[in-house]
Amino acid sequence: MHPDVREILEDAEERAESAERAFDTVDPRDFIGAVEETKEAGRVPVVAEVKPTSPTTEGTVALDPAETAREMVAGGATAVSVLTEPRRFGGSADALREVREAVDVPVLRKDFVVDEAQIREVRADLLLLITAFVDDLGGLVDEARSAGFEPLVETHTRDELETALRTGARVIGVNSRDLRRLEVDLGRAEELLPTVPDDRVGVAESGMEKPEDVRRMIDAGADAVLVGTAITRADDVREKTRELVE
Ligand code: IGP
Repeated sequence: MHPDVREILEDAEERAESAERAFDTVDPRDFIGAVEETKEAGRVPVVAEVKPTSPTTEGTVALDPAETAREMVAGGATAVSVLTEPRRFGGSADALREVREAVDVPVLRKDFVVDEAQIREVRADLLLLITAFVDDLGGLVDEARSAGFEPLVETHTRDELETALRTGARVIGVNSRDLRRLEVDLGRAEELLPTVPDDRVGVAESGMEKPEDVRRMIDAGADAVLVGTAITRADDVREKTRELVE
């Protein structure tokens, strides 16, 4: 495993131990409905990600999370994803809270959740769960639901996809980045997306830069795409989002 990833997971375990279970209850925003509406309007459902940095990008973007999210939504994003992992992705629970107040679309919490204790740290509408990194995926899916989240279960291999489907998760992510080695191959999502059943929402994640990349994922059967770096780092966040949505 990539040393950065090992460190991120060790950190996550520690954070789980000291997690505060503060929780502001709010009405959940319906992601699946929002995806359907965007598709019916003939546009691409884009989940735009506020991603200040990552182990594979250079430097950290100084950004105002709320302002960035507003630009994403102005450009037509169907949902916003916010990193809350602090050490390697420059995220925070506060950034997520600010974003959720600033926009009215569904918000995804992007983190390395390895333990139930992390789930109630901060309210969002969707919660990422990474199949490769959790022992009791079914347990976390149930726990996420009972805390009012729609779980987005991320996969990268055929086996992981089968595991994810067995939990009954309705939103399935197919990540083109191998999180163990941090390499991107859009061919991976292209291969797995057609095997996501029609009654689930398939989300292609990572590595898309241009409208052609997005088109490739939609053609492979993605219902939505999740784009971080290309949007966060664009000179004009609104314009870049619009380019991928249309
Ligand atoms: C976004 P990109 O290549 O557009 O910046 O990727 C998103 O898919 C990526 O940030 C991501 C991620 C994750 C981050 C996918 N799965 C799990 C942290 C944890």
